Amino acid sequence: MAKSRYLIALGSNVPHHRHGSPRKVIAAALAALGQSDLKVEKVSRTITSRPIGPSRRAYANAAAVVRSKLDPPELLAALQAIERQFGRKRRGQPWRARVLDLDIVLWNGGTWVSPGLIVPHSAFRERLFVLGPASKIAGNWRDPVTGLSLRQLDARLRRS
Ligand code: A4P
Ligand code: MG
Repeated sequence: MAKSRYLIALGSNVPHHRHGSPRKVIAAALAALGQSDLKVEKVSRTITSRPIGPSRRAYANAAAVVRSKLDPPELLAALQAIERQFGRKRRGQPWRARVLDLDIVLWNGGTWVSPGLIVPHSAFRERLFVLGPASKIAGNWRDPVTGLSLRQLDARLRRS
């Protein structure tokens, strides 16, 4: 049943009126993932990271490995439903400050391209705030595009 495994990146840089700080938003989002159509297998620590892009607020970031019977577009819809549950509004420019951002980074089925969805996530190889937490919970998982493991991608970016 739970045929696919995914690596998900979580990010927050705006407090939530009920859950509180971005770190607490990440904790609540992980709990929400566990209550949806998927099984959370591994969760990283939550780190604080400097913002990349226009928003000036620090982010809380984490990664999770989940198992699910959903295919990638179905999973994206489920993640977007959770983002909405946390009050994320999808108007305005991308990269704005946000209460909760859930991205699909990797899928054990390899690559996926359809309207509105590219897996592996197109920018994750350049992002320490994804590779740091992800390499600690799934260091041997190989990126199907470069053939490098998360541990190798993380080490490569830290050297550059
Ligand atoms: N989309 C395509 N592929 C995917 C995928 N693999 N996973 C589409 C999730 N979504 C995917 O995303 C825009 C569209 O990407 C979605 O409608 C979906 O169909 P979004 O979440 O609406 O907008 P966004 O998050 O603002 O844009 P984007 O490009 O996802 O930005 P990122 O890459 O998420 O970057 N700095 C730190 N320190 N930590 C952060 O977490 N995050 C961002 C946002 C910028 N700077 C950051 C952080
Ligand atoms: Mg996103």
